[in-house]
Amino acid sequence: MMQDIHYDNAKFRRRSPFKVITQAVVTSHIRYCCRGCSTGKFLMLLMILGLTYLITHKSSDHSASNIHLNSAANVGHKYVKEGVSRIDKIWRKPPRLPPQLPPDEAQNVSSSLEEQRLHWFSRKQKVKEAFVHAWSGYKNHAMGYDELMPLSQRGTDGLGGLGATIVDSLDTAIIMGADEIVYEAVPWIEKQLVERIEKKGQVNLFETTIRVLGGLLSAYHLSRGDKGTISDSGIPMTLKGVKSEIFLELAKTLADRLLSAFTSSPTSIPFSDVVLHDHSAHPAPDGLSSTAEVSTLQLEFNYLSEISGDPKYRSEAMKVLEHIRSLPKVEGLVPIYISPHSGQFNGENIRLGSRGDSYYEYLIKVWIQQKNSGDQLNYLYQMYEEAMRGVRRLLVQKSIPKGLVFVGELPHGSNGSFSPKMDHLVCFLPGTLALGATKGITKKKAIERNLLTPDDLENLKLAEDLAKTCFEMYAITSTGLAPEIAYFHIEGDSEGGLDGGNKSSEYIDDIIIKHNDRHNLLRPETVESLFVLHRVTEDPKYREWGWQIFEAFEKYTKVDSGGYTSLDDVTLIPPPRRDKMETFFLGETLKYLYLLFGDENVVPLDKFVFNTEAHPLPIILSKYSA
Ligand code: DMJ
Repeated sequence: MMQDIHYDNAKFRRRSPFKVITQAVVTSHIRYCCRGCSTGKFLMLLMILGLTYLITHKSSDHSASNIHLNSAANVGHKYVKEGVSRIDKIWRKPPRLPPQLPPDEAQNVSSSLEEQRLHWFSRKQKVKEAFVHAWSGYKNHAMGYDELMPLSQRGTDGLGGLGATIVDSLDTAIIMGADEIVYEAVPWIEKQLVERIEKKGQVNLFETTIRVLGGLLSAYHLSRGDKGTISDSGIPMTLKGVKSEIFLELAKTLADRLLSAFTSSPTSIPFSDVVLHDHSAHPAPDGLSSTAEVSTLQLEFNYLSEISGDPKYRSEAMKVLEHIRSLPKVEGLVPIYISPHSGQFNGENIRLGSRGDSYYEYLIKVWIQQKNSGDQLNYLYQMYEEAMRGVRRLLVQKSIPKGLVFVGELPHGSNGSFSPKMDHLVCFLPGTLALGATKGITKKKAIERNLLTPDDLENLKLAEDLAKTCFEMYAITSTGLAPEIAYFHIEGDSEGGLDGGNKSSEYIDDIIIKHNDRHNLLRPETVESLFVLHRVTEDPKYREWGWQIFEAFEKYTKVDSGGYTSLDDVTLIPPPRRDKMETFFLGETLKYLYLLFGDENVVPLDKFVFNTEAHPLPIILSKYSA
C-alpha cells in the first residue's frame, strides 16, 4: 500500500534534469548495444559528461534567474525560461488532445442537437398557447375575481378578493414573453389592487403571501425593479412602460397589513387570518395554525426587506423559524399543527402532505436564499438535513408488487402505525431533495467538483425514485392525471379502494385510490419536481414524462370557451369535471412545464429560488442585514 502511494506520487514529482538524463541513458538501448565495446563505453561516457555539463549550466542559470524572477525588469529571465523550456520539450510528451469526431459525425451530432432543441422549443410553445387559452377564459369571464369557474363561465372569490389569478399569473406571462397578457394584467394591478388591499376583509396569511405578495415581488424583480440584468434571469425584456416600482409599493402596502398576524399573536407563531381593511388578525376557529403555513412566509418577507431596506418584514418572519428550531421534533420531523397561543406543536400527526409540506421546502430554500450571508442561518440547513434523514428512516417504504418508493405518514407520531398514504402535494419533495443536494447546479458539475456528501447522494437517489412514483401516479389512471391522494399497497396492509383504471400500467396493483380522493385540481407538484430534476440530472426522461402529463391536461381539462378545469374523477373516461381553475395552474403548473421544455439559462436554479407558488426570487447577494 505504502509502495503504491510512493509510486503514484513519484509519477508526478519533478525529477532533476541530471536524474532524467542518467535514467534515460541507463535504460536505453545504447546500454545493450555497447556492452563489452570499449569505443561504445567511451562514447557513452562522453555523452553523459557533455549532457551533464549542459544541464548543470542551464540549471545554474535557472537558479540564478530565480533571484531575478522577483524583478519585473529582468531581461535575462526570458532567455533562461526559453532555455529550460527547450530542454523540457525534449523530455516531456506532447499534451494529449481530446478525442475529435470525424467532421461528418460532428456535423450529425450538432444537427441532432439542433433538432432536439427545436423539438422542445415547439413543445414549449404549446405550453405558452395553453397559458394564453387559460388566461383568455379568465379574462373573458372572471377578470378581477380570484378564480375562474370555466364551466359556468364566471368568477369566484375564494381567496379574499385580491384578483389572485392576475397577480399569480403575471410573472409566468413575463417569463413566457406573453406581453399582451402582461399589458392586460398590469393596468388592472395599477388601478385596482391598492383599493382591494385597503378595503377587503379576511384573507389567509399564507395563501396571500405565497400567491399575491410572492407574485408582486417576482414581477418586481423580473421587470428589472432591483436592477436585475438580462443575464440574471435569462429573460429578454421587451416590455415597455411597465413601472416596476408599483409592484414594490403594493407589496409593502399588503405586507404591512399581513404583519398584523405576527404582531397580534402572543408568541412568534402568527395567527392564520388577517382582516385587511382594519389591520387586524385572528387565529383559525380551532385556534391552531398549520406548521407549513407559518414556516412558508420567509422567502417573501426576507426579499421584501432586502428591496425595501426595511428589516421589519424579515425580522418577524424569521422569528418563526428561530422559534421552531427550539421545539422538540421526531428525527427532524414535525407535527402538522402549531398553536400561536402556546408556541408549541399540537398533536402528533406527521406528514409531508397538506399542512406539513412546505415547512421542509422552506428550510432548505431560505438557507439557499441567504447562503451568502455567512453562517448564522446554517441551523436551517442542519434542520433540513436532519429532517430528510428522518424522512428516509421513518416515512419511506416500497410498494408491492412492483416496488415503487413512496413517502407515507405517521398520523399518531413515531410510536403509532405507518399509513401508506401519499398526497399529490408530497410530489414537491423530489424537486426539493434534488435542489438541496446540488444547490441548483447540475449533478455532473457537483460530482466533478466533489461537492456531494453521502447524505446528498442518498437524497438525490430518493429524489429520482420519488419522481418516478409521482409520474406513475398519473400513468396508472385512465385519464393520465393523478388523483389528489394515493395509497400504496404494502405487505400486511389492505387498504380498500379502486385502481387507477389504466390496466396496461405495470404499477396498477401498487397504487390504490379511495373514492373521495379521485379528483385532480390541476396541481403543480409533480411537474415542478420534473423541472428541477431535469435541470439537475439533465436526463431527458423527465421532459418526456412532463410532456405526457401536459397532453393529458390538454385532452381532459381544456374548456373550449376558455380556461382549464379541475376534475372530479381521474379514473373515469370521460372524467366528470369540477367547475374551477385554480390560480396555481397559471402561476405554477404551466410555468414549470414551460421551463422544463426550455433553456436551462432561463431562471437558473443557482441564481433563483422559487417560492412555494413558483414565483422566482433572486438569491440574495448581500450580507444578512436584519
Ligand atoms: C400551491 O398553492 C402551493 O404550491 C402550496 O405550497 C401547496 N398547494 C398549492 C398547489 O398545489
